[in-house]
Amino acid sequence: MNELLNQLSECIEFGKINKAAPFPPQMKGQEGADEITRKLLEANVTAQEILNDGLMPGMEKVGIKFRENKIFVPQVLMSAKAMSTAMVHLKPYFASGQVKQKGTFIIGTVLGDLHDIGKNLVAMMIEGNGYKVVDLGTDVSAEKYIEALKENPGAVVGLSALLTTTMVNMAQITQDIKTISPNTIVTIGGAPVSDDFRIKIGADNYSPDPQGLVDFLNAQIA
Ligand code: B12
Repeated sequence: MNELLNQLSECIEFGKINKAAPFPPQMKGQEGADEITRKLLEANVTAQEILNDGLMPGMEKVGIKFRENKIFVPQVLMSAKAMSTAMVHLKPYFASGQVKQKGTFIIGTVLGDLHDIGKNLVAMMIEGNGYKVVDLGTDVSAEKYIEALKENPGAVVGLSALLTTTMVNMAQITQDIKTISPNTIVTIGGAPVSDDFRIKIGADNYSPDPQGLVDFLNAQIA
């Protein structure tokens, strides 16, 4: 069974969605995340094992290679697609509580900002590392973040901004969350923001890339 889990991990690492998918060329004709996840479940491997020993190790490699500029956005998107294909089979086990996740992460792109490619990459990477992700989408107001926090007490909140003009909204949203819930951890990211900006607005963490956030979240629960 370890062999199948290793194969699944490789499918995530290299973005092999299913047998019919032509990408990546070196895996053409081989089974992908879709078929292998189904086979594992049929062989009574638990969803928890599939997550921990197949999906997470693959996604971890993706995060590290992306951080080191060894792969780029299109490859990460293929890995994310392979992962979400596997996740479709595991979702019922998550919903029934059979799979223990590390924690909950709420993410959204802040009010006024419609850019979501980076935010989606972050969401997939966090999910692939074993967290429940609540994705609020784009153009998200403080009220929506706070509502999601009430539904998911103890969750970490992630804010994304791509426009310099929406950085001010990121500051306001951080302040509003901290006023209502001072212990909530707020983490920020996006091209125009920096660690200096994080300090200025009173957020808890800034990461330039998804892997930095994975490391930060894992350190919180260690
Ligand atoms: C694609 C794009 C668009 C698409 C967005 C599609 C979509 N679904 O997202 C469209 C065409 C809709 C668009 C619209 C606009 N855009 Co635009 N867009 C871009 C572009 C080309 C790429 C952004 C992107 O996706 N990058 C790839 C992702 C993977 O990178 P990323 O978002 O930075 O995310 C990474 C990190 O930042 C980090 N990260 C991101 N979020 C988070 C969150 C957390 C918690 C963490 C830890 C990390 C993290 O992790 C990601 C992976 O490493 C950039 C230019 C550029 N090259 O960056 C301009 C850019 C961002 N856009 C710009 C502008 C001006 C606009 C418009 C105002 C244009 C207009 N006049 O209408 C509108 C604004 C619409 C709105 N209200 O939001 C400017 C912003 C300038 C500025 N300084 O503010 C840029 C920089 C282009 C430019 N050079 O002028 N845009």
